[in-house]
Amino acid sequence: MERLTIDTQPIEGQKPGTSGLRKKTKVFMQPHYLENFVQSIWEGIGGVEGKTLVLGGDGRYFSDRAAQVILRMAAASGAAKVIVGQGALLSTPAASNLIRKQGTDGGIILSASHNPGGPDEDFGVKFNNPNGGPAPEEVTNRIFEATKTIRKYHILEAQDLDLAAPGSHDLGGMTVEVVDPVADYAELMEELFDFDAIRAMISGGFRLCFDAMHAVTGPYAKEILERRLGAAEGSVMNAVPQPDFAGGHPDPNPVWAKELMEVMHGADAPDFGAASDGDGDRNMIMGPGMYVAPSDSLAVLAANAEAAPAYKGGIKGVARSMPTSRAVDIVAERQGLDSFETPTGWKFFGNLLDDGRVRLCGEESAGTGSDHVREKDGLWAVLLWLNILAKSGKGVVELMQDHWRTYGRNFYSRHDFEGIETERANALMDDLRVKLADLPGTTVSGRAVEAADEFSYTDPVDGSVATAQGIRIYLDGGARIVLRLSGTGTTGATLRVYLEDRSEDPATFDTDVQDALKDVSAAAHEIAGIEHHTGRTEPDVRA
Ligand code: VG1
Ligand code: CO
Repeated sequence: MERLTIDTQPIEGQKPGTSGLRKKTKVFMQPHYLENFVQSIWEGIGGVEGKTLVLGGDGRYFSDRAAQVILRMAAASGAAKVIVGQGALLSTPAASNLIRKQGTDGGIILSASHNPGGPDEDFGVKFNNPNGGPAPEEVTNRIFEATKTIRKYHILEAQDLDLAAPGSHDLGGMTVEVVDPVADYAELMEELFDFDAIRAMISGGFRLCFDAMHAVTGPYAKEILERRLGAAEGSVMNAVPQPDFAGGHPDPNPVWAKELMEVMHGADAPDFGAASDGDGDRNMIMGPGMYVAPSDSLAVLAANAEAAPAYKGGIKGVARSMPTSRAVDIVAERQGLDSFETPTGWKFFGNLLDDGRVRLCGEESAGTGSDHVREKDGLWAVLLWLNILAKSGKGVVELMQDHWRTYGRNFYSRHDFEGIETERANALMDDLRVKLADLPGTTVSGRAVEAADEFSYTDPVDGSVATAQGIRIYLDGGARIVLRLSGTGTTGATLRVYLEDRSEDPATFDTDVQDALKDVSAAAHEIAGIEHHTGRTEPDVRA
């Protein structure tokens, strides 16, 4: 096998965003595009010589090709070993687990998460550190710098390896070990949760429905929920991963998880419904006729985590991304837990978890997780919910209502305005920045502005600083508006407007969320001039 050194030129725009580099698949398929980025990863992590890496992803279109290229490039640069999920499949949390469990030097995850897949849709590449978590900004900055100066990359000339079956291969002196993507992960889940209690609940007649959305969690959910926990066959739907997710958006929210919504709002709804995203790190939780907002889910999990064996001794602290509602802060305050507010993106939780300051974290975008891995974890959240339900004997609806009665309710919704011209979106944020200092003391749509700022975060563990992480506007009565631009999109800009209002009056708890947030939404439109800047009056998605 010959080791080739290929001449190349820097390609613009290879800057990793909230979660790795995401582009249209066709962009990734351009000559040298993937290779440039992968060589820059090697550069950014100080080379791969003698190192062991994990490789896998959500199985989207182009993953099989990309995996072969990455293996040949790792071999050409002297890596000792790459552990690959069978069929190049690994959910993001399972990849994180393998990286940690095998003590490897990190891993590469091929995914664009909840974005659609296919030749005309999205692809993505992300590097995770030896702790199993997404590379922090210090590393992604080095990778980006390398993409700007790259002149050569190294690749082995070799035949494709057979990744379809478990086993060991030699690739120019590097070992490629193909492993069952599910086994280690399922074992970890058995260690964390009381499977006996969940099994007993299910055999007692508790019914559930899990929508894998034709994405990577299908085989995981089949093994864990149906085989190990005894849920009826067919409880997991859309369970076979497909390269284009059957043409859908594998995004677990009320808009895209329509099939699950219909089941859970149907006459014969099961007791519990859930869905996960393309790469298995997000979760959506439902009870019969009820959608549980991710921010509420985080608060409920924090309040009840001790039901699971893994969290019996307490969870010490919790962290949430800044736009996530403050429902979990109230739980932390009442239970004497430390709480942290971090920028959007899982990479900012890594140090807090590594340092033992928090055990649970979450984001409003349907991400929840703990210190068992260093990624958010969809099936983990499902299992923690099931464990809590099994121990408490309550249903989802009852548990949620009890929670609100105890802690009050934080009404919450995110409004997304998609496909805005980048300059117009930037102009909206720039104008807002200029206005911030003058907002406190004014009244907008009947609500008094108490404070306003742009969020900067200083990591309490290593002192690193992240600036310009979104604008926060605090209104009277515990309401808040947050505005930021998405860092995961592949076309134009997406403006995210996060709305929150608080009530402690049980008579209001059943109010429709959008109705409850009407005046906060009106205030957001007025303050940010959304129509003026974007021409839009209505969002594309209300999550
Ligand atoms: C979005 C979410 C963020 C999440 C990120 C990656 O980022 O808002 O909370 O961590 O996606 O999730 P942004 O920058 O578009 O708002 V996933 O499931 O794509 O790995
Ligand atoms: Co995801």
